[in-house]
Amino acid sequence: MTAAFEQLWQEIAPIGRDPKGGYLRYALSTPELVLRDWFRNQAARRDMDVSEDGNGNLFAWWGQSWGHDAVITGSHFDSVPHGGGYDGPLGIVSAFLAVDALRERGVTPDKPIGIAAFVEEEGGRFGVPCLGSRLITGAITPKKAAKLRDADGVTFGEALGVRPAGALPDLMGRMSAVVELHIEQGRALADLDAPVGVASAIWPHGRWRMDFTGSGDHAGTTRMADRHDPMLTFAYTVLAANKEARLSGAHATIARVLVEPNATNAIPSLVRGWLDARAEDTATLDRLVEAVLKRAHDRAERDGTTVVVEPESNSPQVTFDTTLASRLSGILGDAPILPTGAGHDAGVLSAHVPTAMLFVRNPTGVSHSPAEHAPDSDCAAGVTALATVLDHLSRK
Ligand code: HGY
Ligand code: MN
Ligand code: MN
Ligand code: MN
Repeated sequence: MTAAFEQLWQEIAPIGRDPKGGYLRYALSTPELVLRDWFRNQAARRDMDVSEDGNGNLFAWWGQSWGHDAVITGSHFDSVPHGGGYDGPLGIVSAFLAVDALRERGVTPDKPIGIAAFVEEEGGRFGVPCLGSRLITGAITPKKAAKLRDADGVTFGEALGVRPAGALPDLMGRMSAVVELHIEQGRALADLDAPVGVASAIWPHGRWRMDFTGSGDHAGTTRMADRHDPMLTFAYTVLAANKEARLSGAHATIARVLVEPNATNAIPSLVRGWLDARAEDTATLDRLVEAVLKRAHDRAERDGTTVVVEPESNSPQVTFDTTLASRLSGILGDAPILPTGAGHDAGVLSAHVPTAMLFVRNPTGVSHSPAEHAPDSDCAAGVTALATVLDHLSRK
């Protein structure tokens, strides 16, 4: 299986790679469209029909397209800017190889198996993570999705080429189970010395847009006492978020920043940053966000600046079906069951259909970085585990 994985992986590894070795695969951008063509080609090679759901999600079918009791697997192609190559595509490549492995074993599933490529999972282009799966479940309306704009002002509807279809009720009603394979974004499996694990939960998390406004002015002639510098309030908020997260054992990041004017010799009038906050439970998350926003507002008062906060996306706590998780752990030789702080399409779908996730060991735990890597042997172990799980789930 390792050789089969290496060979297929090499087909996509160069697509969307940037000069520094990271990946720039924004949803519906040229590299991701090339990956979608690769997906259609893989399906054709396996006599699998391909369907699009009108929301930008692609599905390759073993058995009847959208037949009853469909078992959905797969993941996403899009990446964070200059991210790793495994986050997302590993779940799709592994799904095609798992189908091959089952066919080699002479398995004919009782239920249709659909391999999904969900659109805009990272929210890196249009700002809403898991956009494709949220459209499938109705968590976002097609009207709102169609209007989402990227940094160049292109809307999701324009990028898609059609108006998103939104939640097609029969799609959800047709699914009997979902299993998404994903590289682990952490070191738990490395520490447990296990190549594959089963997900127990996804931490609640969200994104808040924070606009810090002050008085733009000349950097050279404005006395310090006369300044209302939003960068100062912003910097203080970054430190406060870091401190509040450490105190509560949660995770807070402010990493995407827009400054206007963005000049060396001008005090900015606007600094926009996005808070990404996550915690093991909702109460801790709510306390963290409340504390950070209070510190930001208090500091703005002192600096004579203002802060406007806009919650942009909310991903509630996900607890995967525990019976299913322990059953899968059992058939995978007591694979560890572990939570994650990373969001996934499986998390969105789990509110509506029995859902599981398989994690593949990531020796360094690093993700959303060019350094993200999983050894071919562990990826092959992931394929074998996914084949076993699909075989199990697709039996009547
Ligand atoms: O950001 C996340 O949690 C995921 O990688 N999309
Ligand atoms: Mn990711
Ligand atoms: Mn992912
Ligand atoms: Mn001048």
